[in-house]
Amino acid sequence: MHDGFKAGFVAVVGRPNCGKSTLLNKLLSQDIALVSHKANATRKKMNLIVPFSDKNGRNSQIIFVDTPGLHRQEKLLNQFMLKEALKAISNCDLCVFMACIHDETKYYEEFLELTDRPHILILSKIDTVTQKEILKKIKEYQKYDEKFLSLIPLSSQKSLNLENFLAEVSKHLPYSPPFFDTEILTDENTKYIYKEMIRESVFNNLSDEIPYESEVKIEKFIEGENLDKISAKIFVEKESQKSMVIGKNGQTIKRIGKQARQKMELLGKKKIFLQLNVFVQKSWSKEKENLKKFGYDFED
Ligand SMILES: Nc1nc2c(ncn2[C@@H]2O[C@H](COP(=O)(O)OP(=O)(O)OP(=O)(O)O)[C@@H](O)[C@H]2O)c(=O)[nH]1
Ligand SMILES: [Mg+2]
Repeated sequence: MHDGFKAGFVAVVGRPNCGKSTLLNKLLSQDIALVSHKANATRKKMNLIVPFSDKNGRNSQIIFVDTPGLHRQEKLLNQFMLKEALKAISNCDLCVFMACIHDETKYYEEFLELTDRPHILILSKIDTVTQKEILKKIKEYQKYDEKFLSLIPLSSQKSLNLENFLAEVSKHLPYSPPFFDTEILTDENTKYIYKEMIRESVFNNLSDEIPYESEVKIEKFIEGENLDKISAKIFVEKESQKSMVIGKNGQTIKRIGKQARQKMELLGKKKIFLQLNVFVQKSWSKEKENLKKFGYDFED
């Protein structure tokens, strides 16, 4: 017997940069997942927990699984990322495939070739197009209407259709008691979220290949009541990248630190002391053993 409560895991997948992490942050009303205007920002899957109450007062706990974008790249780190997304698909109760409103339908076809899991199809970033263009795109997807449970156009930035989306997800969840404490937003620890905030700042302050060839490790994390003290290392692959991260007179690393610190303070609701240092570790992203040291373990 159940008391009407629903809970389940919902994998959110789609091409890089279509807005998966942005949507989940928006639904949490909190910036936890890393967001970047550059593609391939998310590297590991992450549970983000959204409580939902439908119009009849029925409650659910939706555990969204943010995933790295589905893409084909030969690099080892990218292979790990793809594996993460595939794992999330095979372990979920329900899938959400996110297509950007600008995307061609062929990417959805590729998803259909990948899995036959029940899924909701969403069209993201509808704030960037006209109503007419939205309708045109919906029509293009209508030929697959036997494949998806429902098709929902939405915008995270303009908060369009988000409640409808949650109601639809909750409709398809199984009856189950909650998996997690109803207060928590994620089962990841603060240290991991802070690490991702530094990585986000690296992504958003540096160009070319540097964001893709860099990684962050928190070396010291001293939690206090009013102040957290953090010392972190940014790893890059080449000497030239190290000087770019530091920047002229240390300007770039200062900016990276400041932006990350501001996000941490917002989340932790306390002061943060953040110390950053840059190191070169050749081929950190090109060998399985090195990747494992940074938490990207193929065996997990
Ligand atoms: N205009 C507009 N931009 C959006 C919207 N949602 C996300 N974006 C932007 O799209 C970019 C990518 O967002 P992310 O949330 O990092 O995308 P992602 O799908 O998680 O990307 P990966 O982790 O690389 O797979 C960012 O610059 C966001 O600000 C939206 O609703 N409208
Ligand atoms: Mg992401």
